[in-house]
Amino acid sequence: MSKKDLESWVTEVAKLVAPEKIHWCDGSEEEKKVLIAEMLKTGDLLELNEQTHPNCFLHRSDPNDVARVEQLTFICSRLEDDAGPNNNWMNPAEAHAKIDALFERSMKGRTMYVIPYLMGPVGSPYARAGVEITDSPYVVLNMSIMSKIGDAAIAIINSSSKFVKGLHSVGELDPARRFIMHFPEEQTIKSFGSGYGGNALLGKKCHALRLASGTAKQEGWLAEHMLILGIQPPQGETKYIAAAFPSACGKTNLAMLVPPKGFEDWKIWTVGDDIAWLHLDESGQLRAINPEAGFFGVVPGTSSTTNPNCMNTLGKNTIYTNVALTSEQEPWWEGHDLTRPDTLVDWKGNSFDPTLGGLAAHPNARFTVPASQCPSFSKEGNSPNGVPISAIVFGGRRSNVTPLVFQTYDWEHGVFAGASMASETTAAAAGQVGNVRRDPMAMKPFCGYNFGDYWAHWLSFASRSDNLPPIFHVNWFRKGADGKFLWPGFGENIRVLEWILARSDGKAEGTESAIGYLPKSGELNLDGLNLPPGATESLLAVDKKSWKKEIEDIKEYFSIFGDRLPVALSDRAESIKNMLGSV
Ligand code: OXD
Ligand code: MN
Repeated sequence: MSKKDLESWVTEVAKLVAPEKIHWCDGSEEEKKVLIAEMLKTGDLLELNEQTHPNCFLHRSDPNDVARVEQLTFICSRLEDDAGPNNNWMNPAEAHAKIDALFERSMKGRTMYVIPYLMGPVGSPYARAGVEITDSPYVVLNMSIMSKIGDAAIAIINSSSKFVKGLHSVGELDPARRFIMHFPEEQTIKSFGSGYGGNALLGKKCHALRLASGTAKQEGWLAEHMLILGIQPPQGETKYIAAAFPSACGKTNLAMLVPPKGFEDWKIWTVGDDIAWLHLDESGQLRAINPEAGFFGVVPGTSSTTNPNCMNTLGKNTIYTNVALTSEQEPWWEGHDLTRPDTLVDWKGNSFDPTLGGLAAHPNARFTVPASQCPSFSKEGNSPNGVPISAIVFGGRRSNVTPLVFQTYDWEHGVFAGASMASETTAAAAGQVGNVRRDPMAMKPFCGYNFGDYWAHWLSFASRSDNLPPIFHVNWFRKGADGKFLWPGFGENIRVLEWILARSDGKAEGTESAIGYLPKSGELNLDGLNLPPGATESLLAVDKKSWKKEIEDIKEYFSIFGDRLPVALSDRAESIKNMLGSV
């Protein structure tokens, strides 16, 4: 593949979608200015208060187009089994025919933007290029924050043999004519009918997770739904952690954690808040890069209490999507520091009437902002070789069963803990609240191939390095008998990270249990927390009866994967069950 191949693909696409004109994006400031001016004219963007929010804009999406659409997302591998029971599958020929029929002349009267983009630090051997063709200027603007558009990408396309092809059109934004299709064998994405983030910014979930996860398997690395943070103790060396959590479990908050009282001399450095690409270096050390250049985060609930670093990241050069608007032309959302102003325009552009009981901002309202604006952004955040990972953390939202933290016994056990990860559904998602849903490695919506093969790939790392980081599991959401959270969470999570690093440094002993090492009494620094009596014991309790049921549930879930399930994982379920003994 070369620039010439790129040009002939663009010509071929143009024939199909019949645009009025074609614009090759270079990522320049001038280009952005022109795009913004056009979008202000069409009403695609609204300018926010220039004094308080310089270079910030509000975009209102179609009310039918406000979230990722898992039910319309397909992996179109040749063999259905390669997509696995964790994905919707469609035969590639059928999928192309179906979606190409939608693309036919879909850009008539519109500009077709060609966006060459780079995921990962410039000059990094781990960075990858893609090209997204889209008819949405909003997508161009977002991609210019989330990736590096222009020369850096073109250089890779010219010099390497690979780039990901992404074709996107907003179409008529009709949910009945919407598909997000991935063709792993062709390194191609086709997305039609949605302008929303994960469906439309093809560099993010579609490329950096669904396609990259498959490429990573073939090439011996990992593409994961993980934040990356550095933690620097007083006068100490910065150590890096990669952590996977499902949606609504506080990934962005953890990535930007502000050390609380008692930890003032500690520092947390943000490398990434959503995606990590992990490679083994020559010494067998696992290293991570964040392929993204920006944050595309959920706005509601963000405040100076929950995430002060995030609040200080926003406020300039930010695109807000589906937030409410004050009469001062400032963005507002539920959970904002400022109480709700009396006069407000809601995310749909209507005057907000609180007596009707709705929300002013959409619960999935988003900010798009350059990562470099974050006050805690790591100076290693753009390091071509990435950062060395000292610990991997998996986590879910469980009101019971799972303790605050445990360390798995070895890599294989860690893969088991990731593969059996579960989280309770929240009010933010459709369906019943509090249902436990398995979300292995937080990759349920994002793994582009059969989970059975994915776990086998994870397991294979054990034979490639004897220097792999230890794997931990955390749960900030355990509740007491009174239904209240036992753990304060947010900044106080640093106490758990401190134990994790102490374990990975061999400086804490831990105590053995059937499910892994738990903090030994006194090892978790709880100074100044004033937890109620018995709370620590409840937070760390491993109830054998609930765990036996948990293991049965995990075995049932694993059985869906038939003979693609690595034996090591079913064996591990059995051995944990035996260790739990008879209750
Ligand atoms: C995201 C998601 O947008 O996980 O990051 O849905
Ligand atoms: Mn995510």
